[in-house]
Amino acid sequence: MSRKSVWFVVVLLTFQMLGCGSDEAGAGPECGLDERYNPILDACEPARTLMNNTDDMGEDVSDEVDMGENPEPDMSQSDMPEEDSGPDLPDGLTCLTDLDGDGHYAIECGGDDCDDTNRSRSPSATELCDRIDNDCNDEINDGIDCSFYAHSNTKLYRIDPFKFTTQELGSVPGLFDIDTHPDGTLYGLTSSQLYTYDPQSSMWTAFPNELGVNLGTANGMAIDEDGTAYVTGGNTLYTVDLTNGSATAVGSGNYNSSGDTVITKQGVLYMTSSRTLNTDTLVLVEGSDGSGDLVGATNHRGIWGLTAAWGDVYGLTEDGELIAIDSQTGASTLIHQFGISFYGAASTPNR
Ligand SMILES: [Ca+2]
Ligand SMILES: [Ca+2]
Ligand SMILES: [Ca+2]
Ligand SMILES: [Ca+2]
Repeated sequence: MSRKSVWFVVVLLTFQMLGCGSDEAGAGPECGLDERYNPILDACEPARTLMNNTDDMGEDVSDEVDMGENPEPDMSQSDMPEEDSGPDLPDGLTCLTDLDGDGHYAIECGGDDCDDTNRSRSPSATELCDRIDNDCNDEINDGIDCSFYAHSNTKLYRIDPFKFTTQELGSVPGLFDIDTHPDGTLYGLTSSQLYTYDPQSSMWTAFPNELGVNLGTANGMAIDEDGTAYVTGGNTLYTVDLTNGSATAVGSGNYNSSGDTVITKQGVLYMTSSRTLNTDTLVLVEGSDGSGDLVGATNHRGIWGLTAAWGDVYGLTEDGELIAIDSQTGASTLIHQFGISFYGAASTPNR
């Protein structure tokens, strides 16, 4: 072949190669809009086969695939954000949870708040007379006296309405009822005489004079915040002056004193009445004239002791029961059976 012929062949091959490259897609059959020509198969195939991870030439095309507006994130290890480990925790704590905001972390986190739903319970809280362990030391009402005076026909006791303990203190001189002055002095009454109690000697001391009015069948006594004693007997209300031990009849009401009267922390005078039902009813008494308004049935009988203690009203029955009384409705709930036939009870000094 001459040099001219050789040059011609080279030019021709070059032209065909360039031409074939640009015309390759068109070298096969006519393909539809959603198809493309596969030169290996020499046939049209659906364009979506690009979704496979290989292209026409068997190469990986994963990065070429258009995944739309929400492509799957590449979670390869090198692209993972570093995990936020949070603030450093003090020794012994696994979390910093203080739901009740009392400054103590929950015990579930390794903290010292035994109740993270109650601000009145934490190691910083003061132990109070109630049914819970306020200071989180696993003891209820530890270190404080949560008892009130009560008596039978012969003996004086201190009764704890939370732990249900009793302490026998000594005898009583035939008293029909007792109550505590706001200054802490315990007074007792018979139908003719006023007494005070000395806790040091466990002795009762009678006032030098008699009451001046025979209280007859009186059976209830309550002392208000000013130091005036209210006494209920039958359908009559009396007062007793604690400075001189003299009694005065105030008036009568539509009731029959069942066994006690009480003055609440709010200064309201109540009594239990046995006038109409087999069980006692709670009656609100007007201290100025002795009239009474029915509050509601207690569904307990023989409530001969009433006490206002730590904000609640309790009843003690001749059958030895301790009951909690709702002063709004009169409804009462049995809390404990002490097995003592109670005659009377005294409120705590701060009611
Ligand atoms: Ca807390
Ligand atoms: Ca708490
Ligand atoms: Ca405690
Ligand atoms: Ca407590």
